[in-house]
Amino acid sequence: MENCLFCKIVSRDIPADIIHEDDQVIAFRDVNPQAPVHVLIVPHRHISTVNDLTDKDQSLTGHMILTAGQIALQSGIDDSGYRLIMNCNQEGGQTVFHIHLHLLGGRQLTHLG
Ligand code: DGP
Repeated sequence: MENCLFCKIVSRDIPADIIHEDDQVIAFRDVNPQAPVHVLIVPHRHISTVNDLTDKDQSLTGHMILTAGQIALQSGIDDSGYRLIMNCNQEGGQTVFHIHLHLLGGRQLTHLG
């Protein structure tokens, strides 16, 4: 997608603090971290919102969660705990319309609301 910020990070047209990449996803630190560990796990393929996922994406979405778990382990927050979030559309708080899984941890997180 031509004007998609995260597609530009995937293609290295925009820099990011990339901590993991494989054949399906890239993971980089959020530019506006809400916790000591705040990483975004992003598929290479442009998918605008969670509403656009189909049955064919089950493996990809599972891979995103497993990747987040590996990064949590590497970050030393697997035992203390962490939160995984995918925001969808305006009222869900989505601001970048290329799906991404937030990994947040390294502090006591408050209740959702
Ligand atoms: P969301 O609100 O769920 O769409 O989250 C988008 C996140 O993306 C938000 O936490 C800030 C982050 N973000 C926005 N622009 C950039 C950027 O250029 N680089 C990085 N690393 N993160 C970005």
